[in-house]
Amino acid sequence: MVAAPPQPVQPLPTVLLTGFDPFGGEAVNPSWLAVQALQGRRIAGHRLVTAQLPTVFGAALAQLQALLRQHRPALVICVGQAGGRAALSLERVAINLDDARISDNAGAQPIDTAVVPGGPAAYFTTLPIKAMRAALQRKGLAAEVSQTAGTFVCNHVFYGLMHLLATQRVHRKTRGGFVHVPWLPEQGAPAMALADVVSGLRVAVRVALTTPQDIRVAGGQIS
Ligand code: PCA
Repeated sequence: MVAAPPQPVQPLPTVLLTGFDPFGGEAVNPSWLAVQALQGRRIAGHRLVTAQLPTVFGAALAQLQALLRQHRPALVICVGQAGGRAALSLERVAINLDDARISDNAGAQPIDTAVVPGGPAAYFTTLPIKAMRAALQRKGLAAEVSQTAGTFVCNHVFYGLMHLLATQRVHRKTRGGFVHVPWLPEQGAPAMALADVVSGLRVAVRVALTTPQDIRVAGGQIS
C-alpha cells in the first residue's frame, strides 16, 4: 500500500468580530465584553478572531482596515453599545456622516462631516439580518432590525467597513455588518445580560455563515 502524501493543513477561514472600549464616561462596554468571550471559538467551520477598537473617529477605522488586511476574514461583524435600546439591533444601513453629540475618546467631536469624502451616501449591510432576527427570536432573545446606527463612532466604523468591502478587490467575497447591543444591567435600563449578548452573537455569526440569501419578511417601520 502506498502511503497517501501528507495533506497540507488548511487553516480555517476566519470571522472577525470587533467591540469598542468604554466611552462617554462609562466603566464598561458590553460590546467588547461579549465579543472578547468568543475569541478562538469555532462556528460553522470558521475560527473567530476578535479585537477591540477605540471609540475614536479615524483611529477605529484605521485599526479595522489593518485587521482586515491581516486576517482576510470571510465575515466581519462590528459590535457596539447602544444605551437605551432593549434588543440586539441588527443594523440595516450605514450613512456617510459623522455628527457627534459627545466627544470621542480622543476629544474629537466632528459635526456634519463625511466619513469618506465623495463616497456614496449610504451602504446597506450584507448580512442576512431578517434571518438573523428570526433565529435570535426563536432562541428567546430580543432582536430587531434597526434603520439607523446613529452618527457617532459606530456608524463611522460601519460605513468605513462597508466602503472597504465594496471597494477593495481582496474583500469582494467578505460579508459585513454591524450589531448594536443594549446596556448591561449594571449600566442602566433597558438592559440585557452579558450571557444573552454572547449567545446572541454566536447565533448571529452562525446564521450569517450559513444563510446565503436572506429571507423576505417584513421588517420596516411606518415612521
Ligand atoms: N457605541 C458608540 C460608539 C462605541 C460604542 O460602543 C456608538 O453607538 O456610536
